[in-house]
Amino acid sequence: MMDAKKQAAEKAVSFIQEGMLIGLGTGSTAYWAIQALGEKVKGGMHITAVASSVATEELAKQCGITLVDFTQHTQIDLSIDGADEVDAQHNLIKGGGGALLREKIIAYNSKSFLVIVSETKLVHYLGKFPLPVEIVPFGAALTIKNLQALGCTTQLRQKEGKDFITDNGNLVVDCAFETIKEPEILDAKIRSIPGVVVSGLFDHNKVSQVIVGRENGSVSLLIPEGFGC
Ligand code: A5P
Repeated sequence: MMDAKKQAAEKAVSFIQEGMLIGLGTGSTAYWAIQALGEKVKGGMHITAVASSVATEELAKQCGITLVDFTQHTQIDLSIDGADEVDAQHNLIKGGGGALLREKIIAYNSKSFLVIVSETKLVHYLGKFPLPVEIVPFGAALTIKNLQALGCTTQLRQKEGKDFITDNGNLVVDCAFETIKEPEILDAKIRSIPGVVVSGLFDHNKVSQVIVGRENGSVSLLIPEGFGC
């Protein structure tokens, strides 16, 4: 059985060209992209990269990838990242790994944003995967109550018996909406709550390509209309 995530990741890395500034995602699918990019670097390719999390930063360094200070750059050529769900319009839920804020900054500032997933991540409507929302700790209980008023049940994310803290020093609330039919509208409502930093809803307009790895070893590049190809 082929590793679907690895197949998708390697396909995405094949689009990277000499001299590019690359945005590196976080998670088990992005892991394979970072490994494959490391191989290209070892083979003589010159690129620089921006990491979307401390974990990715460490992995990239181990793979010999040169990281830049993102405060100094205004444009990324291409970024590659996984997703927790991808709907038929290519809207995404991200943030299962808690790196949603930096991932969103990177994706929104990339000329090209390649999403790499196994076929199990494709859904008709988003929402089965609880939507991660990053919030500041100040007033957290009130912010969570305001999120619940949007029609979800919430879970303050925990790790090893403690509140999960993001790389930015914030909390993550996992919001179960079940079905999200209008992601842009929901994202706007969530962002209007004081205390919310960012939601894990990523707009399809920012997605250049969804690369899907399948267990039979095939890889599809999806067009926005649906999942038929
Ligand atoms: C990290 O915060 C996430 O957005 C990941 O990109 C997403 O959870 C997908 O992760 P996997 O590739 O591990 O499934």
